Amino acid sequence: MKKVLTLCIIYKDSRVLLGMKKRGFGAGKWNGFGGKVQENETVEDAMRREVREEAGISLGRSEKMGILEFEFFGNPEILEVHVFGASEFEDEPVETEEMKPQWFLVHEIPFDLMWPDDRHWFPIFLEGKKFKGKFFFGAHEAITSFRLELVHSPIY
Ligand code: 6OG
Repeated sequence: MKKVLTLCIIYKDSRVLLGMKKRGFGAGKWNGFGGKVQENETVEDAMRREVREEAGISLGRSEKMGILEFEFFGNPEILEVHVFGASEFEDEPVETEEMKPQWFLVHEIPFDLMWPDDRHWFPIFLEGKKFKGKFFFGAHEAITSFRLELVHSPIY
């Protein structure tokens, strides 16, 4: 059983835009913007919709950077998260019911307050490289094992 989700990392100059998740899955963590892909939309459409809903901004060009799978011990549902990067957008990010946005310098990304997989793939993302990986989580949202590799061909 797979659930497809999106995650968009917006960057500008040497900063990335993260949101403090205020409710739901991952509440209390900084993360990119995203959510579940609905039945009647493409993954890219879902990513744009979620960014609009959660940060109040409309994206220009975006690029698919990676696909990550997450499996939680005891949960048969695997999350397939499509990671996008975008640096063109209109309007200023605003706080919404779901997220409180904040810009972080790339060397001040708060990994201790993020999902633990992020410290592994963010550096690859920031180098502009593409990746795919799978992370297994045990109790207390800790990683028990993972694999992560660079991808050189298109990742769809
Ligand atoms: P909603 O359920 O709120 O969307 N997401 C993860 N992001 C990172 N960095 N690491 C994880 O490791 C994640 N698991 C899920 C995908 C949830 C949002 O959280 C992301 C979505 O953007 C386990 O609709």
